[in-house]
Amino acid sequence: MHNDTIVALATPSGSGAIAVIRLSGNEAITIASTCFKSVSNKNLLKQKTHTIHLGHIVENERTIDEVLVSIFKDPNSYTGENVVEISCHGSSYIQQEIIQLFLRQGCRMATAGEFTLRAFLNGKLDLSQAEAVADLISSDNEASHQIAMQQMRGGFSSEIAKLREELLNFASLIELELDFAEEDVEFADRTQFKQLIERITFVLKRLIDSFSVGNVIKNGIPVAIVGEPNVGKSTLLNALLNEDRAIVSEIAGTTRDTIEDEISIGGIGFRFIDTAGIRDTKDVVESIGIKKTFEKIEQAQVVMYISPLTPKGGIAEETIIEIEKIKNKFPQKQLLVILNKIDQITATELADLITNLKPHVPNLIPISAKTGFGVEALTNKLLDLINTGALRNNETIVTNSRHYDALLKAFEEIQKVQFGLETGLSGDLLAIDIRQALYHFGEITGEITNDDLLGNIFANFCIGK
Ligand SMILES: Nc1nc2c(ncn2[C@@H]2O[C@H](COP(=O)(O)OP(=O)(O)OP(=O)(O)O)[C@@H](O)[C@H]2O)c(=O)[nH]1
Ligand SMILES: [Mg+2]
Repeated sequence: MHNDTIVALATPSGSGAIAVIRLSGNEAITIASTCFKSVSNKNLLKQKTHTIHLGHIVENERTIDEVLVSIFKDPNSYTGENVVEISCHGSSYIQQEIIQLFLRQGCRMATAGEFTLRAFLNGKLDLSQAEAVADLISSDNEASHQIAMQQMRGGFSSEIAKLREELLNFASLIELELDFAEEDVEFADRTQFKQLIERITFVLKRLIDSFSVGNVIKNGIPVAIVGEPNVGKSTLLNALLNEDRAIVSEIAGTTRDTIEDEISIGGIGFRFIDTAGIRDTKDVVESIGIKKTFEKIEQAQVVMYISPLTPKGGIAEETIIEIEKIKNKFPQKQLLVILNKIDQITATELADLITNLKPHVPNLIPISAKTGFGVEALTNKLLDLINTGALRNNETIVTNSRHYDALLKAFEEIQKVQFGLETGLSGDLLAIDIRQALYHFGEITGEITNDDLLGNIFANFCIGK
């Protein structure tokens, strides 16, 4: 049942200049009007939708705050119900007093995501759009924001919904044929049907492929910082993040566990992973850390190998061998070789070094993590590496693993349908596979739901959204 009136703070808890308290439900305007005294003696119940009113929240003779009340009437609101938004002064005390007052007046405290859940149940948003609302709220860089925005506008679900409808049409026709089985008629044009299946296959493939890009954009591109102990990996992590995140010391083997943090560079989220320096060691804990380093390289998309300088200011033969080893072991990773601590050598020495190394290490990046020299060139290089072509084209990208899962299952079923069509499978069996595919399409947009699924999705929202 969702016909009770719910209330929650829509802005973050704590104090601020202004806070917004939200009510939604049949009685929202009625309840608000019992606690609100307009400065111009207006009756809230008689006001039009989408209007704002200045007045006071009062309980008996006591004035709690001067506020602005916005009214949205069913069905023209976020939830599709009557909605009232009260902008009050942002002290925690005032927020709590007003919310308590509404609870006494018959509202119920909203659960996490309940406003958006109601919007979904009232047909204001489909499920993938509702999920995009949560992504939008948590998006903290340009790329993830852009994807969430596009999904919220329905880019991807409208495509799925359209294909689902066409498929549904064919399913009905084929099922109709079954009713006339004796007459051996064909209502569903098999050629057109084959074409539709091909189109669906194409779209599904594209969406499924986009997931790897989408996931990376949502969670940040993983970049592992690796190298021997003491070369300055942790110093570089700190320089990239612009904060003292990792402990730095002149003792080799300082970092034993991996340290990760995310930052947005040029609108793209990067997750930098500082690792334990690679060396042969008898120390048990350090060995575990080094094992973890290799696991992190596996997971990373970009590997930054920090090359040590020899005491003479050159690069040792072993280092070049080590670089080759990493290249061969992880051929599919983007490898950046970084020459750190160049503040310890002269410009001429550096120039010589780069010339000598060119044949072995074509794109060597000289930096000083300590002074910050070259760090910007390094981040520019990172941006160059990342192919954001998919994003720039404004193509639909799937970021949600629930959608990904449903798309994979739908794809599997569609392949069965395709196979059935090619091998002349009987209509009744074909219909079963089509229904299965339809089911998975419906899972994405929310035509097919169950309480567990909804509970799971909306539990991840904040209260008040
Ligand atoms: N001169 C100079 N010293 C640096 C630079 N980067 C790091 N260092 C110093 O090198 C030492 C080791 O730095 P760390 O960042 O702890 O090195 P690490 O690679 O994380 O070492 P482990 O965690 O032990 O593997 C510290 O004393 C740093 O101050 C640099 O660019 N120039
Ligand atoms: Mg370290």
